[in-house]
Amino acid sequence: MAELSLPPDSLFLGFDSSTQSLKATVLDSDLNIVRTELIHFDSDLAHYKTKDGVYRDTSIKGRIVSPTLMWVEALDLILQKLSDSNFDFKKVIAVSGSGQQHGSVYWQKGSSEILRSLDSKRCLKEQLENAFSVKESPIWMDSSSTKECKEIENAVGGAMELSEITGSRAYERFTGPQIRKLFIEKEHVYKSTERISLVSSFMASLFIGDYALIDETDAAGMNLMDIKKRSWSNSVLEATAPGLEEKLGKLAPAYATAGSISQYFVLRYGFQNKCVVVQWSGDNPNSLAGLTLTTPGDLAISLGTSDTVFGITKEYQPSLEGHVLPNPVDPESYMVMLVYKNASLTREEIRDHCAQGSWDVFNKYLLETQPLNNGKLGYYYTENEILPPLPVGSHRYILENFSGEPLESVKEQEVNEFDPPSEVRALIEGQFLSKRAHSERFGMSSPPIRIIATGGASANENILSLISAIFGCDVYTVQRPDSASLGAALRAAHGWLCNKKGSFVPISYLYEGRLEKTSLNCKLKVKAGDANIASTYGLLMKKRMEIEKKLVEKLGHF
Ligand code: ADP
Ligand code: XUL
Repeated sequence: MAELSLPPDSLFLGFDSSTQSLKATVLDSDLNIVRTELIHFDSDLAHYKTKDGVYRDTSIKGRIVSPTLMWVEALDLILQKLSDSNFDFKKVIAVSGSGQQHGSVYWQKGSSEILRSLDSKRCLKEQLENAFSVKESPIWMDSSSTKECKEIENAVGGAMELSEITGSRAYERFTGPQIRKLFIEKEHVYKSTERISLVSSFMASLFIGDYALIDETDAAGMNLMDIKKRSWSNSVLEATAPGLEEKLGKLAPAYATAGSISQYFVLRYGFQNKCVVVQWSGDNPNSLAGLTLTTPGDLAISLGTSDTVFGITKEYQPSLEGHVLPNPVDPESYMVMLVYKNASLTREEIRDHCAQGSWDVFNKYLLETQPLNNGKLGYYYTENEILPPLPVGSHRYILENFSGEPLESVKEQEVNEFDPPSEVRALIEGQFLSKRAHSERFGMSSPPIRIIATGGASANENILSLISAIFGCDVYTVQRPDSASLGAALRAAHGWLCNKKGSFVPISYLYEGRLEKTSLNCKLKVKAGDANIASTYGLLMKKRMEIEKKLVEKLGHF
């Protein structure tokens, strides 16, 4: 494939439309980052009055949404910012992006016309104000569709059956249950909807000026796709809502081109006519691409608004917790993933409550407390958790006589509070003991060959050290913590190459033999320490899971 290469002096633009922000990363043809940009929803678009990029609707239990138009305005703003800094849009030959997974956008009848006839003299927000039949998009943090989850699982023969078909049992945040809820509660709105997009395909639609297809990888977060066939599953579609297939459109592989960039962007920002838009995908799948995760046994831990743990596998092994998705850059393998809702925002809450709102104080507490926290175990849920399915609340225990010996004789005593340093350690140890326990239970390799950490909190080396101690392996990071927009830029280059060749090209072709010269290179951050500590953490983990089981039996679900 000697003739196939990225043109010198070309650029690849990757976005990440996430919970709290819209980020952009630009790669050059040597795969080095040449530009980044960010719009923070709460502060840069304060008129939407979101907190953490979302609205928590206190009148409906578990409802968490974001204003769809805010995502549109964020795109107006980030492109304007790039333009104001004389960014040379002409050099961009491919654009792609990541979207927070599961979130859905409902296009009003007639909106495809609006998309096709966008006026380059006016901003997108102004023209799309009336394009949505649902103005507030349900997002991944929502947990209000428990009833619909049960209905869908029952209709197809149970939770495991649904997991066999789609890669996951029904989850409240998944798009299918959300669509069913809309159909049941507001049938007229459902009927007035011409098209349903994921956040990923929604953003791609803006760029191509037409409805973009849904990417097969992100579709695995909908509870609607037959993952082995990579087509919509008729039985699940029927269990969800009538006439749904027509509203979803078709599916496309992640490496496909969604279309050419719309004239709107050519005329308004100076993109070249030949710039292609590569299918957008979910943030986690694109992070997998951005972290160049290709070895089964390597584990990625993403510490953003959500925490996720993911890896790759050749075998399809669905389960009742955790998700299986197509690998966005390798049609032969799957991505396996665990997702936690109590992540950065929960860490922020404990930081604000116990560590004077300062990461420095938070880190000082981590440093001055002992590994295993003298048997203090904590469970902190500021949002309804996904894994395990526990409602908002916190639970603290002290293990009596805990000395790292077998735990049969160790009893736990529930307490109301810990001193601030112990609270901080209990939070972080608890979050990562849970990740180790659930990843082992899901069949992910233990210990992992190595962990690659990403996401906002991966900038915190004290947290990385604890991850290394608990999992008993080396921890790596990439140059920047925003691997979802980096992965999107890489996928833009990959899609461009596949488009040029007219068929799939292995993504490693882009960086083979020169990875260390690119911005994709992972660097060792924390070397695995004492194996005895990791094995004692293994005992603590078992105790934690015993208590977790009791909590789920008592309080499980919302
Ligand atoms: P998103 O999932 O929205 O893309 P990011 O990956 O950008 O989120 O992560 C944002 C989060 O990173 C913030 O909510 C913040 O709590 C966390 N963060 C940033 N710096 C630190 C730090 N030094 N220590 C711990 N967490 C941090
Ligand atoms: C994945 C999930 C979250 C969102 C966050 O299943 O719900 O990680 O993708 O953006």
